[in-house]
Amino acid sequence: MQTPDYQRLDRAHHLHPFTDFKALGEEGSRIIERGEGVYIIDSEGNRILDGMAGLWCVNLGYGREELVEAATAQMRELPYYNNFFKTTHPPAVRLAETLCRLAPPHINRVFFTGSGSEANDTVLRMVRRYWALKGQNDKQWVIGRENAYHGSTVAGVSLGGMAPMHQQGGPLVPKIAHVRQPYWFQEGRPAGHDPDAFGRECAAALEAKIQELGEDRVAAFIAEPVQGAGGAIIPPASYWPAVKAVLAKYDILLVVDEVICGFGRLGEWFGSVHYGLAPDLMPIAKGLSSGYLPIGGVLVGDRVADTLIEEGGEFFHGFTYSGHPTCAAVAQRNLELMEAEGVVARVRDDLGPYLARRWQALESHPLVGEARCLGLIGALELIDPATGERFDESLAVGNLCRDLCFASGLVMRSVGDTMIISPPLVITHAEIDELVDKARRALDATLERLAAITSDTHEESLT
Ligand code: PXG
Repeated sequence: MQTPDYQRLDRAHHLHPFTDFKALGEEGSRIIERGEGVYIIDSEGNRILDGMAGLWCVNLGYGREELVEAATAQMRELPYYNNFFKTTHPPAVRLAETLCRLAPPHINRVFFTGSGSEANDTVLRMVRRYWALKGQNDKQWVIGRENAYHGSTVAGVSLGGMAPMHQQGGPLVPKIAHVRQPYWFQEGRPAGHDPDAFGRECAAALEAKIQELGEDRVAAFIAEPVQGAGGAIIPPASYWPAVKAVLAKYDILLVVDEVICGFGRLGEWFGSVHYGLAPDLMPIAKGLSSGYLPIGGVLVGDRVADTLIEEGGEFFHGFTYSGHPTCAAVAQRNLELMEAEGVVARVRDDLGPYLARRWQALESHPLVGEARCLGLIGALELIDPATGERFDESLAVGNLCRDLCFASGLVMRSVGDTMIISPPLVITHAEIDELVDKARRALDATLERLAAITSDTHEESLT
């Protein structure tokens, strides 16, 4: 089959995630056929640097034979068995032990799921169950943040704070509230606040919400260490310490969603370690298996786990694929390779600082209002050079820049007019150079296109 054949069948039968079905049908999909290291190769033979590690997950890069072998060996031995009815299997047990060894010391249990969304559904049921077991039946509210992403299942959407998602397919799960996000460029800067004051304001908003709902009605606060899908939003330095101080005043569980930040993205095994947080629960997925097979879970701190174990009886919750042996074997091998190759420390000590130097230089580009990064996650905020402010949304400048990136051989995502990267953690210095050079060229091309559009409009208005 050739590209047009795939596109025809895709258009006829395949509903893509997060997609305007009709618009894609008219345009036709790009067909990705292969991956090697940090590159993907499409059906036209184009070799594209994958600046997003798939969807924030291919941490060890493409084409790792060791992971293929781990899957093959496990499928020969035992492709599937469940963990229900008093049974388990070696891959699930080994992975549980490895995860708890890598997690902060107060976390010694894991509940497996098939994805990050299922992990957050599990979180919601667990925190409410925890408080019910503690006899605090009113503690049911969960506070999340605007523009957070916690998944696409009903609980995932409800915990997340994506307004366009909330508008579809509701009603949402009751008793979930949202507070403002620590997005300085978007919300603090236009109001003239300095980043640290803004970070403290956001923490104060959390405290105000707790007081409004009542401490004895709030079960948990959930947040990503760095918001991923929302726009690679790195909070001001003051934010997490201030949030920690707020939470310390009230008896509320902390859930840190590590689906993106876990497994080395921020230069530590978990984003919580980078920010010095001690979460009660940590949903995980994505980088756990470098995306080679679907697997997620919830790392459960002793406070919650001990209660569920000692006081809970049966927890009526679980998935057919909880701890799937083949997925678990691949995740186990993935973590072993990350340890053996020192991937996490290299992100912290070498690749992260190297990317930061190269990335920061893009701030001199006239289209860039801010270039930020931490570990191997980064963002560029696009602004109109004429005004120093955001472009009109209708121009869809971020999408234009994303398409030009693709054309120049780089996957860089757009969230509105924020450009995002999250490359595989095995990227080299030379590949970082290539990524930044291609990003700069795409910015130049975007600027040229915008100039053409504006001069067209100018001519039209003269005639
Ligand atoms: N939590 C976080 C922080 C995530 O980023 C999920 C939970 C849900 O995981 P699953 O495995 O159910 O997809 C995610 C997923 C995007 C994008 O547009 C990001 C995700 C998923 C889809 C699109 O950046 N993150």
